[in-house]
Amino acid sequence: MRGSVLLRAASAVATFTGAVSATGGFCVRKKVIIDTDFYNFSDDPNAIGIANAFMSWGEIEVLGVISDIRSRYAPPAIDAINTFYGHPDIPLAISKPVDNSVYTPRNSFSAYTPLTFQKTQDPLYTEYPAYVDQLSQRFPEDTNDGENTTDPVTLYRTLLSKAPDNSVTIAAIGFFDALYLLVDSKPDAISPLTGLELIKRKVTELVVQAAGTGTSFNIVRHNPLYPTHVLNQWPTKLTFVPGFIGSSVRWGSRLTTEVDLQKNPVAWAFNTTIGYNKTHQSWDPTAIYYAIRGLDDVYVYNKTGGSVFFMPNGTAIWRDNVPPTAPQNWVNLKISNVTFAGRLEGILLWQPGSAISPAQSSCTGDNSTKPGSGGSGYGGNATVTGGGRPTPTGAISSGSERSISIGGLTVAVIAGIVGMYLYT
Ligand SMILES: [Ca+2]
Ligand SMILES: [Ca+2]
Repeated sequence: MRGSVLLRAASAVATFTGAVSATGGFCVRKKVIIDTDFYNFSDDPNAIGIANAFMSWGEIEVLGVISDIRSRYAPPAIDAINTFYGHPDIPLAISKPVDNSVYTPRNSFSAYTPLTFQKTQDPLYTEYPAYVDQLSQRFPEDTNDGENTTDPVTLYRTLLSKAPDNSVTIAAIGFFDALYLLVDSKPDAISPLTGLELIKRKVTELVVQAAGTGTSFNIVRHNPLYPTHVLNQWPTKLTFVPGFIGSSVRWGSRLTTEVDLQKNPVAWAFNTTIGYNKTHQSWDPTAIYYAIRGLDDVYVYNKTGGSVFFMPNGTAIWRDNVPPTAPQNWVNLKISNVTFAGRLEGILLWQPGSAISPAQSSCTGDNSTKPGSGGSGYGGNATVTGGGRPTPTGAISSGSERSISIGGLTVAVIAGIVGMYLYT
């Protein structure tokens, strides 16, 4: 009885929402642009690896990756991860001129200088050895040099102008150099719209790995002028995934001990920067998870109203009595940090070409994956044949029910069953 209701409702709703995954995500290939400070810490490789896995499962489409650290080695390293997962052609961009930096030497950190790009990321991170150059030397990719990528504003404007209205999510897991330039960009041959107009028309949500109150690394460590300029006028939904979440979500020992470090670039980067059988906090992965799946069964929104304001020094103030032009909020964990850590690490334990576990996603795979590239990525050469897109296998099982909200309707998601029914 419940089953027939479920199937009828699923059939009706699926016509406009697509299938529902076991864990609450939709198999509608949500369009995501990643803006990263991919450089000398494994947080960004982990997040980009997670996004690639979700793309392989068919839950999202990564439209492009913007690198806001000017190391010439960053885009090839990102390409190496994308290629491993069978997505060698995801467009990449980095601001020019690029430099030869590979990591942050100890004692090189100098005081923040407004409007001057600072290579140094953070003195707290100087214990992590260089990996960004080695990643592209050890794993297949064909970008070779950041010089060979496009300009970030050009890529942003191109991707947004091509996308359907209200279809793009931007995951800001780094600094705001490119978004700063995008916001102020003028009409050009790509689009008759200004940057802000393009954002308003195309971007449904900006997800920021930072807090909606106080100070955060991504806001204050580089140049606060950029994020304050962007975030104080952001015209669409704006959601923060605060650092205290990532600080409590530690994992990594399974990634380095259970995965072949010579074949998997994400595991290799974690092992190189954090170490074998070690765990570490995970800020960017917690943010990219929200960017991909929304609240899912993981998060709740903290605020019932108000808006954020960033001071010139980058300090965020939440103004409860000032309504935003579009919804603004920050999230908190609804499930235990240990459970969430296991889920995030589990996503990276999945290897391209292997079956999609129904416990992780009941989407049916990435149709855009180049023939042969999905499985061969794990083999260390994404250009050879073999593999193909992953095929979901395993028995369908019923499980816990979770609720999500679609257009004001409350929908229950039965883990393991692609379907839904409506609560009254
Ligand atoms: Ca490539
Ligand atoms: Ca980052």
